[in-house]
Amino acid sequence: MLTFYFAPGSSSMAVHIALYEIGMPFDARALSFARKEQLRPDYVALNPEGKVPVLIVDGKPLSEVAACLYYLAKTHPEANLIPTDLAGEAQAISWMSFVAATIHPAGRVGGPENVVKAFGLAERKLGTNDWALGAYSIADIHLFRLYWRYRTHATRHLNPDDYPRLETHFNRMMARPAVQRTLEVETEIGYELPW
Ligand SMILES: N[C@@H](CCC(=O)N[C@@H](CS)C(=O)NCC(=O)O)C(=O)O
Repeated sequence: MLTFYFAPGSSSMAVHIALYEIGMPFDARALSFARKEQLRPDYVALNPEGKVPVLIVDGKPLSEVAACLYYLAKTHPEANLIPTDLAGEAQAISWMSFVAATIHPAGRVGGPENVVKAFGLAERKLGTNDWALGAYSIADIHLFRLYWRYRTHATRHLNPDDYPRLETHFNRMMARPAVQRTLEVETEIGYELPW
């Protein structure tokens, strides 16, 4: 069984959603950011960066949202979370790289204006597609987690009116049982991010 280290509402939420999408049992280990459990020696031994998520795969820690999502999608093809052709798979990696490298650090790197700019890019990239790659995939899960955070919980909320396509995408994601289950479980534990 996979072991999954996470902190509610953080980046690991994307992996949590994917775990429910594939429907396999997993051993969930919640870390408290308030108690700085991500810096515990036993956790830093798994991820020297002291960040979530980590999945234990074949006895080895796997970090980074994109890598965890990719692993889950590829090991569970029946869940249809990634295209089966190479070009489609590359598009999934392209989207997830954009989310991890441009959207996730936007606030830290350039402040609130940069967050607005990054989501403006995401809005344009999404275009009129229902889903980032045309069909539902791990790229949507990754994108959703960041939009969810800035739309719903960040101290300086985004204005949903500025992002009609991301808003429609958000509503589509919110209708998925895996998203609802993740929100239910993580809300129950409690959010401890510096919103
Ligand atoms: N590039 C990493 C980023 C992971 C990350 O930044 N995780 C944050 C939560 S969103 C974290 O664990 N922070 C703990 C800390 O900074 O102490 C990924 O995509 O997984």
